[in-house]
Amino acid sequence: MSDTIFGRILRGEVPADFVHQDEHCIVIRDVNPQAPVHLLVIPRKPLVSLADAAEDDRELLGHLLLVAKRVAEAEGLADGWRLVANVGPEGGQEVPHLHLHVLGGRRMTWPPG
Ligand code: DGP
Repeated sequence: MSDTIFGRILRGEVPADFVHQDEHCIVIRDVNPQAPVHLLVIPRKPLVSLADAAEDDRELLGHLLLVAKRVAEAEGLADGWRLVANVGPEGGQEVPHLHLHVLGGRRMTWPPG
């Protein structure tokens, strides 16, 4: 498993505020929230980013999207929410373990920074 902060959270070495766990992924609250609801959907498989995903990951990626939808619903984001996957340095990715941001609870703007 990757030796990133998310790898350490997945191994139980670092605490986090969990909102969902299953055999393929976890969902935690972001430590530095950018919206009233800011969740991170993190696969147990240590892919670096979406750029690291392959055909074999099709089912896992679909699962992550459906979990994102489920936790957004559970958080009461009925009026909408945003899904973000930062990829690589130019994409603003800081933690090199694939994760999806679920953001909501305020009106999002476009374009993002
Ligand atoms: P990104 O820039 O896409 O790699 O986003 C990484 C996110 O991870 C960022 O929004 C802050 C969050 N984060 C970093 N360290 C921790 C941590 O120790 N715990 C939690 N819950 N979130 C973290």
